[in-house]
Amino acid sequence: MTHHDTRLLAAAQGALLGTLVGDCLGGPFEGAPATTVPKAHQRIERTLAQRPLPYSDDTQLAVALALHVLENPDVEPARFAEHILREFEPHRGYGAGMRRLIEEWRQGTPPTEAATAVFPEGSFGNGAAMRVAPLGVRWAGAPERLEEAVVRSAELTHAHPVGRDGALAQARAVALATSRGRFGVDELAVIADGATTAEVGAGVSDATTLLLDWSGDQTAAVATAGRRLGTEVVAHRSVPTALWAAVAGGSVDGTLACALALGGDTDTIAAMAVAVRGAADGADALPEEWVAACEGADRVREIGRRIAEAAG
Ligand code: R7I
Ligand code: MG
Repeated sequence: MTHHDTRLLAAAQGALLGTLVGDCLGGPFEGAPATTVPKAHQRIERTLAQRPLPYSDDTQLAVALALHVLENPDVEPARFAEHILREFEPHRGYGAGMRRLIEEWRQGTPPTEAATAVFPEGSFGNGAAMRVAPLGVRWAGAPERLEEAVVRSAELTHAHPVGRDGALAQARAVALATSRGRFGVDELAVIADGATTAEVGAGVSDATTLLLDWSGDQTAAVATAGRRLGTEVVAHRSVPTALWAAVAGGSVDGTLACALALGGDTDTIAAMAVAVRGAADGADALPEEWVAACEGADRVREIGRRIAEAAG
């Protein structure tokens, strides 16, 4: 394998297993109040003892998107809906809007029409962003194709400009982490510049400001970030937060601890943050004990390999 191929494989498996690990380890604390970073590390240890850790809709949808992208690299919304239905299991903790949308598809509403059947302008939940890592890797070397594919993937379920823009920001983060092998404030600046909505653009800019103004300890920084950037299930109040955690954490370990300490939508913020950190640092940076504790790790690792092969 060339150096390029090795790097791509590490980034692809890092991004996909990062999604899985963040989802599985963050899941037990969804809705929890904010806490300190040392307590978050203790939570991680306690959670690992409860293995095997089930994944949720975050991973299920990332797998559905990855399998779709392997067949349709530029994303075909109606076919992507079929992939989602094939993977769908109702007990995975899907968002309320997503559950109703899937019901619409099942009753025969064409997927392209159903997108605005639940929320009139489409959903601005973080669902299109949390699943987008496979696209970020697949099109890491082609920003324009990435943007087109992400928009098509998002409009199926998150047609609202903010839902779409959150997915774009997260996808660009994974793409930059993959192609540059790093993720820091320089990459955040690129993402803030590329935002197409004021909500997501302001969130990512605020995340950058918080990182540049950093003073005091990590726990204080986490508390401030949670308040300012948000920890809710809506895209503009969780994607910037996850990108902040991916930088503030400094490592896979630190990023997961920051994401859990933030509280709120911990599984999804952790899934997004660790996907970015995993793409930058590579799959080997994910503690093997964490990966082995997660349901479906072998399947996700293999799907990561196939995405890397397709991207190479
Ligand atoms: O975005 P989505 O897939 O949810 C993802 C989250 C993650 O945390 C998962 O772990 C899972 O727990 O859910 O699902 P949606 O239902 O599309 O959006 C999530 C929520 O955002 C909705 O249930 C609404 O509460 C809110 N929301 C909106 N509220 C009002 N108007 C999203 N869009 C709108 C809107 O247009
Ligand atoms: Mg969640």
